[in-house]
Amino acid sequence: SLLEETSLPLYFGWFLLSSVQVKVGCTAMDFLKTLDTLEVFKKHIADFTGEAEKEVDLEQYFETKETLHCTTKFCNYGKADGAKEYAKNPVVKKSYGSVFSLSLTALFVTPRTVGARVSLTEEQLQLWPADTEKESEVGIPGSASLPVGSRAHITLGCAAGVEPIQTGLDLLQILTLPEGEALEEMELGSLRYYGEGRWMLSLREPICAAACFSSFYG
Ligand code: ACK
Repeated sequence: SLLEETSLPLYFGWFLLSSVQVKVGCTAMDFLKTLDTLEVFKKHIADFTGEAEKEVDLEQYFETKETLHCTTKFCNYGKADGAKEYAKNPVVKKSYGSVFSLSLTALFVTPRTVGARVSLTEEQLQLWPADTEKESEVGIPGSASLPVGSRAHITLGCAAGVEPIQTGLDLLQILTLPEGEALEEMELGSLRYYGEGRWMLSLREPICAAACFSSFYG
């Protein structure tokens, strides 16, 4: 029916509680503030600016668009493949409105996006569509072989003109690359470089973020 078709959201996901949004947002900002002052980062500055020697203020470089969340299923109001099936899944219905504890285990930055990697528990993986990582295999070879849930992330910011869908793709791409050596021990953890402006900080202590499983209509 028309009602059923129009009642599907843009996406389902975990939405960080407001106090947690502030905490995670501040941690991300502190990380960016420190990253662009590091000599190892400056060595590869041309990845961001197109020119060596030019400076970049990462805090200004990225814009935040949406409330901080971890998308589970992009439904596009029912037009996306598998959207109706997802909305009907009993686990989805049962979990709707419940608060979960997400574990943020890494922060990553590319010239396009900045995000947090979310490491899902077995229970949380029940809300994760099994084919998510396979969908990106054409653009990101190797992503289909990554463990289910590898794409789980929170978009913390996008460069001008970049859409948030890019954050999960950037994360998948980093995860398909060989792990570089740790270039810097930061207060929050070890920083690795993956080439072409891709950086990942593995957090020494994962950030525990309370988030409500719900949906966004827009
Ligand atoms: O940061 P995100 O996970 O990336 O959260 C936003 C959210 O849906 C609303 O824009 C994500 N998104 C957009 N298009 C897609 C897509 N085709 N597949 C998966 N996620 C998407 C975006």
